Amino acid sequence: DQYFQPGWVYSRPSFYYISSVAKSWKDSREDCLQRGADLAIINTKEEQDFTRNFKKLMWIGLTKTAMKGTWNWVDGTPLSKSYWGPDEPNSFEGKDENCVEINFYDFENSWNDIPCENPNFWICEK
Ligand code: GN1
Ligand code: CA
Repeated sequence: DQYFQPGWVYSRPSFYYISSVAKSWKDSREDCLQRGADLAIINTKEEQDFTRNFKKLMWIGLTKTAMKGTWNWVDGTPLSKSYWGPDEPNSFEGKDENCVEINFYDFENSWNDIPCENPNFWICEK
């Protein structure tokens, strides 16, 4: 039954998996792909609010393209509606902050850009 998949939470129309360990953005995405999913793409306010339930810092499927420096989802679509925290995205102190986490602690559930190599929990969606 699609409503009972171990480790996955269902919130119409998607399933979500929250990691219990922390990895780089790239390794996190690889984990999602191996689960037949991808890092989560946040399409709606409802979906954004839903992620609050997990009370974690976690990678989502949003990165900055090397070529143009624009934000793109893992399915190739450009970012339209966003939920950046105050002063984000900022490439803080000149660092390359090209990957996006949902930051539960500082500004509840808003997005922050951080270095892609940083270990983080992650949220997969399928
Ligand atoms: C964090 O940890 P700190 O203050 O050096 C964050 C940045 C944010 C900044 C906002 C690795 O930097 O991405 O823009 O807070 N860096 C990390 O003040 O979490
Ligand atoms: Ca930042």
